[in-house]
Amino acid sequence: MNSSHYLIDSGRRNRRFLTQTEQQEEQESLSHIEGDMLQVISLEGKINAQLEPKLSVEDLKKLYKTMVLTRVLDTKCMNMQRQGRIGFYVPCAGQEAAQIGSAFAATAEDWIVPTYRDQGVALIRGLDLRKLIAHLMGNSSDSMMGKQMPNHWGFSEIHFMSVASPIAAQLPVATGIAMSMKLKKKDTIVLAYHGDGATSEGDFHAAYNFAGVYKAPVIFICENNGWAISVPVARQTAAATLAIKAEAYGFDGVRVDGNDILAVYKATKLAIDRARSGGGPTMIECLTYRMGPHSTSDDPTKYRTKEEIEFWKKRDPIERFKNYLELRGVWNQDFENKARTVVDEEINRAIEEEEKIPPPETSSIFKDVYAEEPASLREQEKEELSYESSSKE
Ligand SMILES: Cc1ncc(C[n+]2csc(CCOP(=O)(O)OP(=O)(O)O)c2C)c(N)n1
Ligand SMILES: [Mg+2]
Repeated sequence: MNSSHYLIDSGRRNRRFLTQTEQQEEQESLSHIEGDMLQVISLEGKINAQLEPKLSVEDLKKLYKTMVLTRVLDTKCMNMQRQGRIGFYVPCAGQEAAQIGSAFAATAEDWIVPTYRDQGVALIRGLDLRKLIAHLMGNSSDSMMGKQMPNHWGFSEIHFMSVASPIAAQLPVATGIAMSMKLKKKDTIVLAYHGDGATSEGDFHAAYNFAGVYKAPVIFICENNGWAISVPVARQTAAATLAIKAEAYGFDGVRVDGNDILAVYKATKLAIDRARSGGGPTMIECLTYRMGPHSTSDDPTKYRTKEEIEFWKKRDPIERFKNYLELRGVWNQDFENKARTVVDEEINRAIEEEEKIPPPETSSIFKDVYAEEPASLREQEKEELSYESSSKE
């Protein structure tokens, strides 16, 4: 299989999400759905009016601005790493629609269990930019106090769990949170993010199995970006799609054009409504693409072709949404210029402010590790403090 074209692989059409009326309407507009993906905006820019979510102009603008903010921030962070101003970075360019469209369907009370690549999710939930940058710098404003790997953030103020590095390790946790919400009869749900590579991990299967058996209110957002570092999806699985894996656990898996923000939003909203009303989990496979390297320590030219990059450049999620907004009379060049100016200023100001913040005190390495500090650690802390004061003399 040519990995750059997996987007249009044949598979089963996922229509079970639609109401009966929508199913009938959809039958009349099949030409708008490419392959077996849910699509609202076709590659040619045609709109599927039956599936189009009814969002306000204000919401549409917010989605677009957040996509731009995420992309511009991403480029700046890559540059800052190359300039030695931050140590390491995991970029998300290309995946903005999958991240922002899905997270926008959740409420502030719902919980997000993210991966290291989900900056867009945090930003659409209103994260203060400075918190994100502080973390990348590992300064004393970082909620992790420089103790975590970069991109392994956590922001309780936006209900955004801290990131686990072992692939798929977050998924049983996500199912567990959702099970507890159900037991406590809460009205909240969990959005759990993972990549294509994660579907080969044991934790993926354990999490999906428990979610299915206990009808946990969890929605798995699989960002199928075609690659797990240098391993293409074709080498990850012999299954026709990743979405069909959900069926083995007794719940629906839906394939969505992950570069079509409105399709991602629509699918996630339906899944959330279902989970909230006791209908259990759903997996949403978002077909998208990682436009940049896996991380600042990776060189994708070693394993990807120029043709593949070009193929996906033409499917840039920001361009796709911009074309839609223009058709709807929401976008024009003036709006674009203003949005970019605001975004640039916001990011530059946040970086400038965070670069003034000093690194954490050495003694902070002893904090927030145990609920009750064990004697051995107290001993080490005392030793470190006396070393610090003697070296100052
Ligand atoms: C259990 C485990 N194995 C290997 C790794 C090394 N590793 C880090 S990221 C990654 C790729 C994951 O790919 P995918 O799930 O598709 O997510 P993506 O990076 O594409 O967003 C791997 C193999 C790891 N972190 N954990
Ligand atoms: Mg991947």
